[in-house]
Amino acid sequence: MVTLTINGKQVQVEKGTTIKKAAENIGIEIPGLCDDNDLQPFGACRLCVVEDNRGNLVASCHTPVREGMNIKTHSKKVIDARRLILELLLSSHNADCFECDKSLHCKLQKYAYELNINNIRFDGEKRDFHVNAVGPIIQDPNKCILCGKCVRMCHEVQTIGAIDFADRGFDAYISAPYEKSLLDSDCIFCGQCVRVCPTGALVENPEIDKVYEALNNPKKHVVVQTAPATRIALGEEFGLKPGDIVTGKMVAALKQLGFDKVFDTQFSADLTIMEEGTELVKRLEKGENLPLFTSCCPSWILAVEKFYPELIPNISTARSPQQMFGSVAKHYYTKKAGIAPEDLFVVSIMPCISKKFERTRPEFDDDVDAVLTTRELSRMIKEAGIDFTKLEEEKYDSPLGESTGAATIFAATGGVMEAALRTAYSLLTGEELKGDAVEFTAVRGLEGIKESAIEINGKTVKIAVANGIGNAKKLIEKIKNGEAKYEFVEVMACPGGCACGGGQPYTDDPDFRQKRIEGVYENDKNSPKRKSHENEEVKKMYEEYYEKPYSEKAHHELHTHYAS
Ligand code: HC0
Ligand code: SF4
Repeated sequence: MVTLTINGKQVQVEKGTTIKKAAENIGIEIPGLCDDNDLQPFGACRLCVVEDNRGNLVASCHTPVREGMNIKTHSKKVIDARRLILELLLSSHNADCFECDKSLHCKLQKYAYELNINNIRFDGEKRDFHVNAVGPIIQDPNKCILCGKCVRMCHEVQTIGAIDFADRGFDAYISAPYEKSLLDSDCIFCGQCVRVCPTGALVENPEIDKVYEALNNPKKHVVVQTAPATRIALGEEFGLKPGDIVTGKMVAALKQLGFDKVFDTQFSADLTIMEEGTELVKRLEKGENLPLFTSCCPSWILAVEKFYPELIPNISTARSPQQMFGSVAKHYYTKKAGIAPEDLFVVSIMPCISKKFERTRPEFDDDVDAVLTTRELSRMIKEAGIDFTKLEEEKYDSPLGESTGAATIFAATGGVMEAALRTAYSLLTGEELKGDAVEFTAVRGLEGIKESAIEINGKTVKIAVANGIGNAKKLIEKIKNGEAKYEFVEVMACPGGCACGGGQPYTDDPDFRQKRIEGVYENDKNSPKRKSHENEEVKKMYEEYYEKPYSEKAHHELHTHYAS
């Protein structure tokens, strides 16, 4: 342990702790624009400077504590330096805060307020870069402060390396190679760069106006589906904690916003399990194209197409729940409700930016018309003046609104695997898992790679779960080197899974992943049904329309193929 003094108070911390973390341990927040718990210290912005024994200013985010240090975190010298740094940043910043998507969530704005910046002494040259608004992510280099968080997230955590610093000095900017659009780069649209960007330099491409247009068109029958992860995070936009479950209030808000029907992606998540579970059983029987990889994360699919095309035959052909919903709405629902398919408008609420890309893939015939992130939904609710926390809970509409706890856990890393195992067990043994036996705890939690084996019918099925593309790449290398062999593998591109996706509310809570995931499992535990094959509306749809899982019709409308 190391003993030091911070603002006159003696503190003991482990060797190697940074000064910033040591200060946080005693409840002192030091500002910083370039640091993040997921990333290695970088020391780019210098806003975190503190004064040491000798009166020197040191960057606290990457300076480790030393025995006997005497640190002042908010001396006059420190405050003056922080104000100067911030004023210099602001002097060249395109501060069109009224039109900025990150307004009220922007760290630059927050610190300008907290550091009492009421006069910017320097009239700097403004940057004048092209704003790239093609595709699901908008890049506005004019708002970039070159903190490098997006670059490091893309390189260090996701190990994709789609973007990097370009040029030097005042002309420096962040870009895909050769100034290509992200659509033409290695980007997989996981949106983790957007999640960590402290300003409005990276944001999702909004689709709110398109949704309003449909809602105001009397000819359109507008239905909405809500992804599993939205219900444990939307509340954060209204002062609730990460992981607080707001399903009924979200449904009530969507009804007030004027959607004709409020349906649930969890309905189609249960359907996905029926299809993918059956596919797993068939592949296990034949011993073909194993391991089977899950297919619901569009960023994972892009990563396979770009970096591991040889694995395409191993990817489940089941469409993602978002796209299964779109197809079911267009084919089954329109017939049942007597609506012309061209009059139907399908909106998804997703925790994910990549789902905006997925809906535009040619394989999916424009089944989904617009994708809003959880954040975009919160803005519509705020715009409509709805007092979210006071809403009376309401229920999803029928017939695409029922779901089970198995669908709920899709939102957490390991959840798709666990949901599939609950049904595969029943398919393979003809027996049911009872009570808490449905819980496969080995695949739960935030560890990057989770491995386990389960016995079904005397056979051992080896499984693995990776969250974060960096971890997925490690797992694939192990498989390719012959170091590991599995039958079934789940990959989600975002660390923590969709609960922590790039479209979820911005948060400074260091434990947001854990808290949201706890909400997911609590929701499952409280569900009266916890296995996808118990979903009555899904069963009825098979009886009325698809016949059985993996039928020809199901193949046509619920599965797909990816080209290499
Ligand atoms: Fe997910 Fe999904 S679980 S990818 O994370 O499978 O976005 O929440 O909607 O489609 O259901 C995201 C979340 C979904 C899909 C589902 C899957
Ligand atoms: Fe989207 Fe979920 Fe994949 Fe993240 S893990 S990219 S939120 S589908």
